[in-house]
Amino acid sequence: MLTRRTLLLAAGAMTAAGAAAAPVRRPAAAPLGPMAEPAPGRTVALDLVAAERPRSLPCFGGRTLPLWTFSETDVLPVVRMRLGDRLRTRLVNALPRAGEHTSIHWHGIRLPNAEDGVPYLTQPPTAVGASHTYDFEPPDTGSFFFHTHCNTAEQLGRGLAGLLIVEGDETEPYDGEVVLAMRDWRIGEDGGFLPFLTDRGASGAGSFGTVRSVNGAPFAAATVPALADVRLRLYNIDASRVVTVGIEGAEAAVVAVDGVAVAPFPLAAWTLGPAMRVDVVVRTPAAGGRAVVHDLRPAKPVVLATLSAEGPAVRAGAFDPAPLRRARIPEPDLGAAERLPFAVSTTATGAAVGASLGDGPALPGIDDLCLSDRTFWAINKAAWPADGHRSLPPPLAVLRRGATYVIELANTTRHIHPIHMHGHTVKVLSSNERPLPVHHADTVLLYPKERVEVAFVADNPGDWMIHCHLIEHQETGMMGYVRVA
Ligand SMILES: [Cu+2]
Repeated sequence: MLTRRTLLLAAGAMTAAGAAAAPVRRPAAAPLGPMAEPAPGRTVALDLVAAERPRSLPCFGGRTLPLWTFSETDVLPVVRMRLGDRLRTRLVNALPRAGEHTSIHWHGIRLPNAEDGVPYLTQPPTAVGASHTYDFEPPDTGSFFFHTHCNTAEQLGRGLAGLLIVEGDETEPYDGEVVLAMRDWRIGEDGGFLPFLTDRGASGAGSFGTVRSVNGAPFAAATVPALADVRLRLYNIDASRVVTVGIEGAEAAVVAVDGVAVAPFPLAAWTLGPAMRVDVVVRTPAAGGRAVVHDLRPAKPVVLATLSAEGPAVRAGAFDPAPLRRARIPEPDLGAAERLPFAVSTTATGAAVGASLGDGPALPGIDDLCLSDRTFWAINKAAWPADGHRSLPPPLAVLRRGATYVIELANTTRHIHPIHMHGHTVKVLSSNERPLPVHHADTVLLYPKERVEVAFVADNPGDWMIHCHLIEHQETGMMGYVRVA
């Protein structure tokens, strides 16, 4: 019988990080391709209409659910552009419920603050019947995505998300590409949606879906060229579930984390918290063979995708995947870094937390849609929903533009937290619990009681959210912001 243990043994030694550190064959002196410089671009026009659209996905077992989506044609739209292109998006809010305002956050993109899509902090929320235009040039290649940033448990839970792929990072073209987007759906016995935010889930590990899906199906079945180097873009866009990706039946190497190139290293298993992505290159089997992508986290591994090889062999040599191009992310100056301790914790009652906060600017018109009335979590003992949500809390820290900061993320809780930072991509330096390969990330998984250090140059002015991407934790307090001035 296929078990988690046999798969892990087959995959080789696995650390708690899910990363094997041994390099693949390319010389360490040239681990990445030349830095990606943008070519003169074009403007990509994107029209997104957030609306209720009843749909039946293959994973729904014949049921039709009242999804909320951005697109008439695709439940999960995939936007592709090249580095150097501008993205001009017109969002129309046609959601069916009065007061259901929305916005779009472009997850992982180092964009200007005004385009970041956080209601009240960076833009007024887009009311039902209103529209909003986002206009920016992504500075980096990679596998990104977008989602709303208010009442996210429900809006994302009903479907509002899309993928954003910025191309131009391949030094040698791979032989194929497969995009795998994983998420759950919370469907009840009666065929309707279950509550998206529950006290039990929000105060614990999250409210999991009852139905898992990959690209809207129970699992993805892709046909790939035989003996070829095929790129997999793996996305965890679920609100709660943590997934550990492993591949059986093919050699595989990690080439990017959260869209940012890493020196390729063999994939044994890689853990993706909510909102995290990994790009993997696999050498596909000979024609007629099959490789299987699993989630190794459950006791019994779950099939995420099958890759069936067919056609003439593409490559003959040993597996030696081409590296991606280095990103244009400024290198932190660790010698001059200022340290910021950020502890994530459970908290006392909301009232006690509100009383602990200072005065923020009054925000006329702010409402309760973005936040639960429950407060279970905090960052540095401050929970986000301050005094009835009518004012912003003060920033967790004010950062000097251009200076390097090392954030010491400390998890004092018994739960896992994927901590997401807006506007910057951080370099993950170390964990007190597990070896980590050198890599960049916009979302960093914190295991229970773990401490992780990340560094970045605060080069992007504005107010930037830092929050747990386990959405129910975010909406019950584990959210704050830093100001780069
Ligand atoms: Cu969390």
